Amino acid sequence: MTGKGYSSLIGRSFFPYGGIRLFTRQGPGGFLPSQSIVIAMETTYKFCFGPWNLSEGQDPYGPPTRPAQSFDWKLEQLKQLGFDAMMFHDDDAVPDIDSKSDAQLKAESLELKKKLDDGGIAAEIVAPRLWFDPRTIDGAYTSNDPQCRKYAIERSLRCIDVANHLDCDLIVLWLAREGSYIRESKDARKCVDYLVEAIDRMLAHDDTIRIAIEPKPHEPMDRASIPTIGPAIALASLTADPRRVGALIESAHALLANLDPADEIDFACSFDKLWSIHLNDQNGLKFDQDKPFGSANLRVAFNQVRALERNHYGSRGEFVAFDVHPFRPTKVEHWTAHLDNSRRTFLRLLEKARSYPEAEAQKLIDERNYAALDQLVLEHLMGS
Ligand code: GLO
Ligand code: MG
Repeated sequence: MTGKGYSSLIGRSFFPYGGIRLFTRQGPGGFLPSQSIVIAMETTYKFCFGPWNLSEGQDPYGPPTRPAQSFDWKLEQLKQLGFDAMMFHDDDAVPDIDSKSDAQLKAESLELKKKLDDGGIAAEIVAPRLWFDPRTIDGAYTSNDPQCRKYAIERSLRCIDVANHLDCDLIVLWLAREGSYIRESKDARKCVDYLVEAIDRMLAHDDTIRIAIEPKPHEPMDRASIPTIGPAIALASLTADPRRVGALIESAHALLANLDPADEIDFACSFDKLWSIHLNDQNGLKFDQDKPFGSANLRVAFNQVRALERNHYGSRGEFVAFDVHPFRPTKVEHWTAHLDNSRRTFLRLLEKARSYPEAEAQKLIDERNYAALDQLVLEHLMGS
């Protein structure tokens, strides 16, 4: 955007994410913000994961390969690894939540909150786990059965209550069973209305809560109602308070849609909607693998870090979450390595993003020399 020779520095304004954006003259027509001259303060990232990321190794073809551990053990691992926050499903926070009274829900949530406070750990998100109960077999908010839809909404309102007790204002909706196994089983037009109705009920339940939709194109469904970030943001616009409905991007989910997660990040950030992120990796179009960040494609991971950096992700307190799982053969003594490794890779790639030779790259872009640009990226990633 800074046209060679005729761009001149004429002013500056506060950039909404804590840095300063400089403006340049763009031809005779007026002033445009420069994309290439942004002096932003470097973000210090904060990290989190969920109890489910210390999983026991079961898959559809075989049983656990590691013994079950208590929640307290998992919290202890998180603290020892030096992570800043934990993600929760509503029933990670209050086990067996459907059988608990409101008073029990409050007491157990507050007990958990104390444990978190004692360890200096924040609750990043709470997500209603709407995919286990028999009432969500045919979908939760979009079930064909009105009683089941009612259950899904009521459960979500209780999830918000848990979040309130944990002093957390972000609810994540991974819409696991909203979609279809066969196209003719659901009216996709009605499903949009059902989703809006459910979200509106949540927004009305608490006027401080924010909702982040986590799209995924398939699995467990054949086709998901909200497959990618564009539909998530479009759905937000239909709700009663679009300002409080945003998105969470998971790398593997974007890859399963055959998209580049970095493009999804930039798209969401263009709408100011990226409120959480699940970094991980995925080796091609197969089952959801939740590999360690960067494990399958370091360059795609690098571009995600660059996208987070240029959008100043984290500067308003957002966390970087790793939704990763140990490989099934992992031994007990290596149980947390995938989390530590994901963060190590993130931080190494952050150094790479911050030391990327921007001017040299821009020159190659101006010359349309993409072969050289391609090699520049590879050489930069490989190091000298
Ligand atoms: C599965 C999802 C899942 C969610 C989690 C939070 O594919 O990524 O792990 O992120 O349940 O809602
Ligand atoms: Mg996820």
